[in-house]
Amino acid sequence: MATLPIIIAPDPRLKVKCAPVDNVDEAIVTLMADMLETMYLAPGIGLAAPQVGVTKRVIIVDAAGKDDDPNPIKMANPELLSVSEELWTYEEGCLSLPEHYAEVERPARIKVGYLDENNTRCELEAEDLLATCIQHEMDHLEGTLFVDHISALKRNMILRKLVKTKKLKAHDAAD
Ligand code: GNR
Ligand code: NI
Repeated sequence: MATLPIIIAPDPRLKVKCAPVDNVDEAIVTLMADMLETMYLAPGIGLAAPQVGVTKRVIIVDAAGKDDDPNPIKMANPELLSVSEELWTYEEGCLSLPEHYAEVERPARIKVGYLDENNTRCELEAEDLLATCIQHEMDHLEGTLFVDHISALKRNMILRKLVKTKKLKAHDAAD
């Protein structure tokens, strides 16, 4: 297992529509395990392959609470099979937009189809935080970030700050 560097926005690699996985083979199983280790280290509750530079339709989530047992879920080619009319709002963050948060409204309940790490077709119903997290990860596979769901004013403010932080970091590294 290995941890992988996480790409920080703005970056064109976060804007790509990812390609479906033909088959969950050993390379994809390894990628899923490395992504899970990367997410737990960060720490985060989800991660999408493009955040670690792989433009394939692979996501992982674990939205278990602090006092609950871990609940890692690994998905290839996730697809929304149904979404509730009822919406749910949550203050989202993203490991690719560190230290920035904004409220995003999404369907409260979803049914998702996917291939698991055994290449078996599965279905999962999720609500609230888990549903939000899965939708946030699926957005990454389309090159969409949570800031694409908020006003242009707030989005540009966050992206400008991230550019500034990147410049400061590059400058520090050169010292
Ligand atoms: O760690 C994360 N927390 C989070 C909080 C609210 C809504 C979505 C998320 S996902 C995020 C990790 C991440 O960036 N996944 O792509
Ligand atoms: Ni994210």
